[in-house]
Amino acid sequence: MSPLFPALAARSERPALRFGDRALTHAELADAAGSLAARIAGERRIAVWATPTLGTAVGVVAALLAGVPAVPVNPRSGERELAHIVADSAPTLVVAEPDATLPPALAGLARVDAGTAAAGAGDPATEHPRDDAFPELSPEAPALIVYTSGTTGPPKGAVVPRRAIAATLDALEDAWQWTADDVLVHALPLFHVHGLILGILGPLRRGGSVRHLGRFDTEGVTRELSSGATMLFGVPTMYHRIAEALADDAALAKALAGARLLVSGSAALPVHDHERIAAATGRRVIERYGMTETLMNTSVRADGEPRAGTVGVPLGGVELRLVDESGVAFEAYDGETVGEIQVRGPNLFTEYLNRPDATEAAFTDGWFRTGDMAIRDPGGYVRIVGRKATDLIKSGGYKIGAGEIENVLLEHPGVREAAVTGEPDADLGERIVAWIVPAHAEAPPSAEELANHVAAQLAAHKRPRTVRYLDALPRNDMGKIMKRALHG
Ligand code: MCA
Ligand code: AMP
Repeated sequence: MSPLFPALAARSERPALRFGDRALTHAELADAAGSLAARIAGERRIAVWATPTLGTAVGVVAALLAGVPAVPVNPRSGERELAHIVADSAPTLVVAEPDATLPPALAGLARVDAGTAAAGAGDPATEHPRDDAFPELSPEAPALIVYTSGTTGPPKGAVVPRRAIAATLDALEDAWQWTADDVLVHALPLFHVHGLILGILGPLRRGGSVRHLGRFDTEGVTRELSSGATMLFGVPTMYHRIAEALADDAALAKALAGARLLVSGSAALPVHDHERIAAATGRRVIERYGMTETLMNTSVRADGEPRAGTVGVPLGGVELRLVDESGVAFEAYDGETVGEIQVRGPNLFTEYLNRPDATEAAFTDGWFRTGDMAIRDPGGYVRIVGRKATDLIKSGGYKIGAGEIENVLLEHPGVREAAVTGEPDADLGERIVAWIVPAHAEAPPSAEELANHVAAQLAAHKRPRTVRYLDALPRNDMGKIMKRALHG
């Protein structure tokens, strides 16, 4: 397969990555990642401690150069989640920034310092292996293993091959007229597809650059879009915060007005926020729709008609169909009838790691069942209207399984029964709500204690934001919890 990053191979002197005051050109990145790749070559699989820092980007590019599958790990993973990911993916070493404190689950692994590799970059005195020092890799070779939540059970590792990364980024090049002149700004986490594949590998594949803010704030967005950045990627929560800030922030409005492309994804951007941003800046945010397992499926095109509330049209190479409840594909689209989205194409993952059962269940005749419900108008635009599984919550753009949180809550000694639901939230899209029957009615565990318990075991973004206490959970005759009867 041709190289994933031609600008690295060409040793371009243009900027590639910037995180705060640390930056690398493509040539420097070729050196940094090349050195690191030489150290990890031949490993079976590596973990990357995915802080929002330069070292994470270098570590992932090194793994791709060396052909070693990389598992990006949320550095805020709680104990249980991390233990599962480590046991399931069995990495042989971990790449981390030198100042990172690694938890016990990773402490037993050999540790390679991503920061040192980056520091020696571009130094003519340092010997760096050339990109062609590494073997030619099959397009089907696994590149990344990205963990994603399901309705029940622990997260599953989606195995993403090199071919899917190349296919999705090249389809976006076409849809967004994305070039080497684009400078992307974002503040997304680097352990998911959005922030890592689109937000870091995307600019590198185009030979352009990315400036990562470390953490999201509107000041950083203003600063970068006013000083050369051309594109912004974000989740709807970020655009909602921008929409809220715009009324009193003329500099933010001016910066957004000057951007070439504002892109939202990972969850639906409410039309109200679309409209507020358009009114204040004259610019339309465009939405694209993707999934960890499929990378990107659809997008509003840069040269297409922007339509708030739709996720655009299928990307080049992606086949998309809607099917009815019995699995029969629609023959025509009327803009009204709702069906499940199924997709097929080179953008798809290969399998869930160690989960042949789940992999088989995810496909029907080669089509991947997304679980997303949508309508499609005769012009091809897709409008997502809901999800098949009510036990999946999208909060802040993160997918979170209710069952995973319920299991952890039930282990708290103060909890007798637990149910988790998602409720509409203006900022997060959905907010996690825990419904608790305390073990001792007179001394229920506090909401903060339960939130800390979930954050410590799973991840901070999976913690309940609201806790409601009940004497009993509503159950049907079979004893099954009736979640639809739970609302505040
Ligand atoms: C709060 N914190 C805690 C606790 N409470 N930590 C431990 N225990 C607690 N009890 C900490 C957090 O770690 C964090 O630290 C800070 O407090 C605030 O956290 P949080 O409340 O979670 O932040 P937020 O305001 O809710 O964050 C909003 C956000 C975030 C920035 C928009 O949700 C986000 O980054 N979303 C992006 C999700 C994403 O990338 N999804 C892509 C997957 P500190 O302040 O230090 O940070 S979907 C995908 O990839 C597909 C393919 C697609 O289509 O894109
Ligand atoms: P994840 O599994 O975390 O990668 O999340 C994928 C899910 O995010 C999809 O199945 C959709 O439900 C949702 N999603 C992603 N992009 C959009 C979008 N633009 N509009 C609505 N939902 C989206």
